[in-house]
Amino acid sequence: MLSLEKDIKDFAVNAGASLVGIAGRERLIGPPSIDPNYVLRGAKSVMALALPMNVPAIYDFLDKTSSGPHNIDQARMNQRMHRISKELADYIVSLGYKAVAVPPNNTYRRALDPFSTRPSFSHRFAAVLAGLGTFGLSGNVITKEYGAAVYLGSVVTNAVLKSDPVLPARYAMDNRCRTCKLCDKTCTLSMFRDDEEEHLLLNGELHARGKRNNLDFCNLSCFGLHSISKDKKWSNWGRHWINDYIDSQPDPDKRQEVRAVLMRQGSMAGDSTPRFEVIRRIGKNLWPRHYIEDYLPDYDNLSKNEDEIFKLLVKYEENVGVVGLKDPYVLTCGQCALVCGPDFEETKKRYDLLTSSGYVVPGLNGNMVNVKTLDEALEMKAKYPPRVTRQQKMKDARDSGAVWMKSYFGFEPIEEFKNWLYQLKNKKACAQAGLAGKEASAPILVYPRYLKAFLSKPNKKKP
Ligand code: B12
Repeated sequence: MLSLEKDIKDFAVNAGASLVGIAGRERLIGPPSIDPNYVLRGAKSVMALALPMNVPAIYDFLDKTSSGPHNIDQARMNQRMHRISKELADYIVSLGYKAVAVPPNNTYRRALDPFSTRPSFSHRFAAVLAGLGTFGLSGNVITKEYGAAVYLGSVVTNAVLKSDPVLPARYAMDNRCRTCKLCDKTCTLSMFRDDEEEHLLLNGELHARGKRNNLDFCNLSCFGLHSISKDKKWSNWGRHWINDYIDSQPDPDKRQEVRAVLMRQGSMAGDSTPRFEVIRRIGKNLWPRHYIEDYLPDYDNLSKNEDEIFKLLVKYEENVGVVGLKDPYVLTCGQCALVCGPDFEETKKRYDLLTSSGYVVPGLNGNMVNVKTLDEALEMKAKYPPRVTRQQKMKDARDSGAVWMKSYFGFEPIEEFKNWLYQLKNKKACAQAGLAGKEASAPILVYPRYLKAFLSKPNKKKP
C-alpha cells in the first residue's frame, strides 16, 4: 500500500523538487524558528525541499564573466521553489489536511532590532532535521548531492508524518569542512570563524557550525557594501568598498560601530531600498509564472550578450513593481554558499575561479568592469566614483528606515521568552558535553547607541 509519506514525496519530486525529506513533530525541537506552529497552528510535520543552483551560472558569477546568469537563476529558482511548495501544500490540503508553504526568503519576524532577520520558519533547521544535509562551517546547510549551493524550501502540515533518517550532526563539519575551510576565505568580512565552533541544540543533539563573528558583517558583504577580499586580491560584484576595512578587518565585538557603518554605507549607496525591495519581492511573494519563471530563460537559453541580460533583469524587476533601478544586478555576494560544491575538488575549482579573476569595479556609465590588479581597481574607483546626490542619499536613508521599521520593528514577547528558554537549554547542553561557552550566542536584541554612532563617525579614510 502506498504510504502517505511516499505519496507526498512523489508529488514533490514530480512537481520538480530535487531533494525531499520529512521531519515529524517529535523532531521539531530547537530555537523558536523551528516551531511550525508559528506559521500553521496545530502543525505536526514539515516537508523540507531543495533545488540546486545552476552551476554554469555560478562559474560565470565567480570568474567575473557576468553576475547576470546567477541573478536570473536566483529569481527563477526562488519562484520555482515557492511554486513547488505551494503546489505541494495544495495537494496535502486536497488529501484532507492543513498545509502551508513557507516562502523561500524574507519573511522576517518583528523584533526590537529590526535587522535581526529571524525568519518565520527556518528552512535550514528544517533541512537538517529532515535529513537533507548538515550545517557547514559557513552555517549553510551542506547536502551530499550539491554541497551548499542549493535553494531550500519547507511546507508545514498538520498531517502526522514519519520522519526520515538524519545524517550525523557533525557530518559536513567532520567530513568536509575541517579540511576545506575555503568558504571562510571567500567572505570579505569574516562573518564566521574557521578556527572556532558554535553549537545549536536541535532535537536533543548538538550541531556545530563556524562561530559567527558578527551577522552585520554578512549584511555588509551580502548587500554589496564591502566587496574586496581580506587579502585584497579579488573582489565580488558589490560596488562599494569601506575604506576603513580595506587594510584591517573591523573588530566584531564593536557591534554598535559596525551597525553604524552598515547604516551609513547603506544610505550612501543611494539605491539600497529598491535593491532590497527586489530581493524581498522575489523571496517572499509568489508571482504569476510569466512575470519571472517563464519570462526569464534558463542558462542554456540565455543570451551571452550583456545588454540583453541587463534588459531582462530590468523588465522582470518592473514586473514585480520595482522601477528605475540603474543597477538591476541585485545579488553581489553569497560566495560562501556558491563555492561549496558536492566535493572538495569542485569546491576548489570554484574557489580558484573566484580568487584568480581579479576585481570588478564600476567603470564608465556605472557598468561593472573586470580588472586584474589592485592598482587598476583603485584607479577605476577614483576615476568613476559613485554619483549619488545628497538628496538621493537622504531619500534612500528615509525610505530604507521606513521599510525596515514598518515591516520588521516590534516585540513578540512569547517568542522572545521561548528563545530565552532555548538559550538556557542550549547553554546547559553545551556545558554537559564539555563545550561550555561554545553555544551559538543569543542575538543582541537592540543596539541602543547605534544611531548616535551613525550620526557622529563619518567614514573619512581614503583608500
Ligand atoms: C536572514 C537570512 C539571511 C541574512 C542573514 C544570514 C544569516 N547568516 O543568518 C542575509 C541576508 C545576510 C543572508 C545571507 C545569505 N543567505 Co540567507 N537567509 C536568511 C533567512 C531568511 C533566515 C536565516 C536564518 O535562519 N537566520 C537567523 C536564525 C533563525 O538562525 P540562527 O542565527 O542560527 O539562530 C540563533 C538565534 O537567532 C536564535 N533564534 C533562532 N530562531 C529564533 C527566533 C526568535 C524569535 C528568536 C528571538 C531567536 C531565534 O537561536 C539560534 C541560536 O542562538 C533564510 C530563509 C529562511 N526562511 O530560512 C535564508 C537562507 C538561510 N539564506 C540562504 C542563502 C543561500 C544565503 C546566501 C548564500 C546569499 C545568497 N546568495 O542567497 C548568504 C549566506 C550567508 C551565511 N553564511 O549564512 C539559504 C541557505 C541555503 C543553505 N544551503 O543553507 C536560505 C535558507 C534561503 C533559501 N530559501 O534557500 N541570509
